[in-house]
Amino acid sequence: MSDAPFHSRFGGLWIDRADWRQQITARNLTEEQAAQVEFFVENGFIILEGAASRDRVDAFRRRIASSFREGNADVLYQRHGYGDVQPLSEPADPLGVRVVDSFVPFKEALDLFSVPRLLRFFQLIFDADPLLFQSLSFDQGSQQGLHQDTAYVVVDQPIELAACWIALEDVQPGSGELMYVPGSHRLPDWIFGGDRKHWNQATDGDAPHEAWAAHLRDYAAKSEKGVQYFLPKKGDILIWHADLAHGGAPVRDTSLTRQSLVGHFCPQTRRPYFFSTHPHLATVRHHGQLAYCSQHYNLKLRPEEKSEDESEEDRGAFLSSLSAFRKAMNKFAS
Ligand SMILES: O=C(O)CCC(=O)C(=O)O
Ligand SMILES: [Fe+2]
Repeated sequence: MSDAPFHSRFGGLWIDRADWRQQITARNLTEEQAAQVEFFVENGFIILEGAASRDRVDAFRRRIASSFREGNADVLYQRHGYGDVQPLSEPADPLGVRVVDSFVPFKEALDLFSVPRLLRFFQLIFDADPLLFQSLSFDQGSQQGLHQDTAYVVVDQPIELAACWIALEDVQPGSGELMYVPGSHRLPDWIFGGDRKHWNQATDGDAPHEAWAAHLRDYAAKSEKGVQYFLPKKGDILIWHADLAHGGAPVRDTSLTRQSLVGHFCPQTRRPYFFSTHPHLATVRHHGQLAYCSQHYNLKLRPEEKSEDESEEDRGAFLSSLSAFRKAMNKFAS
């Protein structure tokens, strides 16, 4: 590979290199892959229509709905944008809150995050299998202002990050749609604190954050394509670039829901920032080719997921060796 410069001074994925077009040729991509990369590099997002089956979406929705209906202390949630993460121990109203890292208690979320077309796209741009390290699920629009995830979602290599938004229902206008500004991922780096892509509220204060948000709104107002609104059908997935400006549009009709599942990913060769600040949470688990970790759950303390193809015979062998072990221990103890 040549050492062509990257768009950002912080480096990036191969698609962020100045020679990305030559790379497409050098890599012998299929026509479909080349078209996907081209669209993603030019716009900063891509939509995979119907990528998640209705069955997978419904299986996850049922888990979320029953957790709010009955309470489920294994589920963690917070009010949009604020507040501590807390267990959903009692039945609660799902409106106005978001569930964090639902992929830990619910295998159904991992199944959604590993639908083949999504996985293949991440593998294509990451040159590696993806590591899911943060997720949010919403019942209603977040109304979060335009932002770039690089300011909040921190990886050891800040641009080696991408996110996906999975529609859990057909989204209606006025429900607080996901909004985004095509092309904004190629804005010059916005630098916080002299040398960072991410914002540190404690050391930077609020002023640089407000200036950055205003700059994104300004760009959106002037940019050729303006702000676009995602009106997906259930099962459609939008993937965005680390630096794409996006947010939740104002909710104009509060009777409407906007059920979605968001995931933030980096290549498995990279490390989310919390691995260095909270090393006890740096446990990575696998679900097929997808890996996952969480800053909200201590995965070390949770039992490993059983592999789906574990045969009855394997299980039998495991149990019998366990009982032989117990017998030996009992003998030792007596
Ligand atoms: O779903 C939304 O309204 C925005 C979510 C978002 O910006 C994120 O999770 O990074
Ligand atoms: Fe975001």
